[in-house]
Formats: sequence, C-alpha cells, structure tokens
Amino acid sequence: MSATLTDRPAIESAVTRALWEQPVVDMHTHLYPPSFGTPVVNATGKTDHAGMMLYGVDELITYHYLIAEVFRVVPATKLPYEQFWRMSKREQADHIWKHLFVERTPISEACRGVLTTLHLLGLDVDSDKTLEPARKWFAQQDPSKYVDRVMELANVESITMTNAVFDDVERNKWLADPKVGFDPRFTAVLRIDPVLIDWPAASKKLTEWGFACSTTVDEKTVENGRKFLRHWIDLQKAIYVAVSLPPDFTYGSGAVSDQVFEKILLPVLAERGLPFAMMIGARRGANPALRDAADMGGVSDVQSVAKLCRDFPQNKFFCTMLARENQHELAVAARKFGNLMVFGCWWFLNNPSLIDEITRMRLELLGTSMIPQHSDARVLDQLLYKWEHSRELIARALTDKYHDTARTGWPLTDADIRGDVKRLVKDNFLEFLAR
Ligand code: FIX
Ligand code: ZN
Repeated sequence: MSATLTDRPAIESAVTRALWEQPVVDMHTHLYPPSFGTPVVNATGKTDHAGMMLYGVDELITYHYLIAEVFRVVPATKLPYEQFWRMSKREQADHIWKHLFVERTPISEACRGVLTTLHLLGLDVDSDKTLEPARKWFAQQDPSKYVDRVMELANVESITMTNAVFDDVERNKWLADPKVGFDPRFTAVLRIDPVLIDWPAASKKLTEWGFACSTTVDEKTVENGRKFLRHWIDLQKAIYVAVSLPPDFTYGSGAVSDQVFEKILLPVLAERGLPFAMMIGARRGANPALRDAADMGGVSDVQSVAKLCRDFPQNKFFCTMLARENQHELAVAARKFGNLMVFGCWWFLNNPSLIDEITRMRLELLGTSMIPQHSDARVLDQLLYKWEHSRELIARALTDKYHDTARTGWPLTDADIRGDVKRLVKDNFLEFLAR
C-alpha cells in the first residue's frame, strides 16, 4: 500500500512525476506520418511538394500563429501579403525570426513554443541568434526516426490525425493507397466540415465522387450520404468523425444541417459506435489575405450541443469551443450529459493563463471526467512544447486540487494520482471511444 501524501511539496512532486511519466494519447493534431510525404528536402534528398508531414525549424517558425504575429509588427502596408506568400519557406522563416525573435523579445506563447522546442531538442540559440545550426541539424534527420524521437521526448504514445476528405491533396493520397494512413504511431479521424457547414457544396462533391446526393435531404440522399460516410470511415479506419463549426452554428433551428445530422450523420455514427467531435467557434477567413492564419473566434451556442446530447442519447460527442465565454456553460452541459466529453483548450485558448483558468474550472465542475488538453500540433516538433507547457499547467492545477482534498484528511496516495493522470491524458479518450 502506498503512503498517504499530506504536505504540498510531496503532492507536487508526485503530480509532476506522474504527469511527465505518463504517456499521452494526443486526441487532436494536424500531424501526419512520413507516408504522406515531407515538403522539405530530407535526409534521402527527396522533396515532395505535396508533402504533409511538417517538421523542422523553418516549419516551426512559419506556424500560422506566428505569421499572424509578424504582420502586427511589419504590417501589410510595409510588406504586402502577396509578397510574403511569394517568399520561400526559408525566407519567410528568416523574416519572422528577425522581427519576432531578434528585434523583439519572443514572449508570446507561440514564440516561446519555438524556444521550448529547440531547447528540448538541445538546440538552444546562441547569443548570435542564428538559425543555421538548427537548420543543419534538422536536415540530417530521417523523418521516420525523427517521429520516434519526438514522440519519445514528448512522451506521446499515439498521435491522432485530422484527415480532411474534402481536401483534394489529402483525399488523393488516400485514394492512391489507403495504406498511406496505416502507421502504428498514428490514428485517423474523418474530417467533414462542409457536410454540416455547406450541404449544397458538399452534396455536389459527393455526387461527383459517386455518391449521388441532392441539396434536399431526400431518401436517395440519405442512403448515399450514409454510404459515403461508411466508405470513408472504413477506408481511413477512422476512430471518430470530426467537424470544426462557426460560432453561429445551431442545431434545431430548421436548417438543412439539422436533417443531415438526424438522417445521415448520427445514425451512421451510432451504428458504428463512433463519437462525433465538434470544435465550435472558428470564424474562418476574418482576414483572408492571411490564408491559414486568417481565422478568428466567436461565441457559440452551447444549448445546441446540449440539445444534440439530449436528443441522441445513443450518440457520443466530443466538444471543444473556441471562446473563453463558452467554457463554463460547456462544462455545466457536460455535467448533464454522460455522452458529452469536453476536451482541450483550443487554439486561441492554448495560452498559459487561459489553460490554467479553464483546467481548474473543469476539475472543479467535472473532476477527472474530462480531457484537459490536445496539442493541435501542425508541425511534429510542436508536440514537444505543447505538451511541456500543458503538463506544467495541469500539474499546477492538480497540485492545488489534491492539496485541498488532502487537507480534509482524505488519504491521498501516489497510486491515486497516477490513476487520475492516466485517465486525464489517455484513458478518458480511449474509454469514450470504446464505450
Ligand atoms: O479546425 C481546426 O482543427 C483548427 O484547430 C485549425 O484549423 C487551426 O488552424 C489550428 O491549427 C488551431 O490550432
Ligand atoms: Zn485543429
């Protein structure tokens, strides 16, 4: 039997050990295995321009979060957007490095992320602040061995992809060879935004792809819409199906998406026992010239999520929302519905002050029955900083909560802490999938 932990330092060190020693299952990323190709010239000397596995210092520095930040300090009136987009990846990285890291102190979370990543790889930047040593080092890495290395260093045991079937580059890779996604380190997620956001456009595509659908949800459309989903779930071996939705998304207002939900999507998911992940609150293209960095957030409708959970008890829903304002109502909704699993501090919420606030609030309302974080990494190496920073914050919040519990005289043990931590960063996700 393990000893009871009572004092704060003992609790803190038990929590820290448990969090860093527990391998994570990262439930939402935009990462791909080497089979999807690498856009950089790698150790084998090959360049794949449609390559989707991003890694290395130039990719880290040109993360879309940092592109948005550089346009704040070198505005488009000085460097027009189109001129920036015409630059090579390396030139873009040099521009961002100069303005955000050399001329200013890199204190934003996205800047700090690059530094934490380089630091954890042992590539600390010297006082001359040049990127060349890091570039040389990354050029020598073999992509597949590097995936192992990053996963080991970040202590991530499984990476969940986002596999957008409406993205032509990605769809063609799956069609050319479905084995493209079968890397034991990665799992697939069927991502279908247009199906709920723009059914007229989605139904046209489905028809082109051999699943004849019309803009109204008639009998034939229901049959073929379901066939389309089953086909892609099987082809990708998807472990769940996902969408990202705008802030004004509602369910139950009579929109065509209500029928898509009721007649096509949710029946297939229930039949397959797969959860549906909703990431709600992304206002796409607020400043389109910024491309991937163009999006902002907005306040969403939690009541629609509650209605879905109530009306479809046979379905399972993962949900995360982008607005800070939605977090409390969403956590309360999760108290009401066992088929709702709240996850992650998404995108603009993935900042220390907000992770801290949201994680504490969720622990208070939901105990350990939630998934505190996902990485949303787009560049492999980002797993290092995203999980390092999140582990720190989850550790602080848990330490306080355990200390409060221990002060009541409750016999808290190291084994309890390890069990809870495993639940938070791995089992809640896997058990919800298996439920
Ligand atoms: O929709 C999503 O999955 C978002 O996470 C991304 O589109 C977004 O660009 C992102 O990378 C946020 O972290
Ligand atoms: Zn994402």
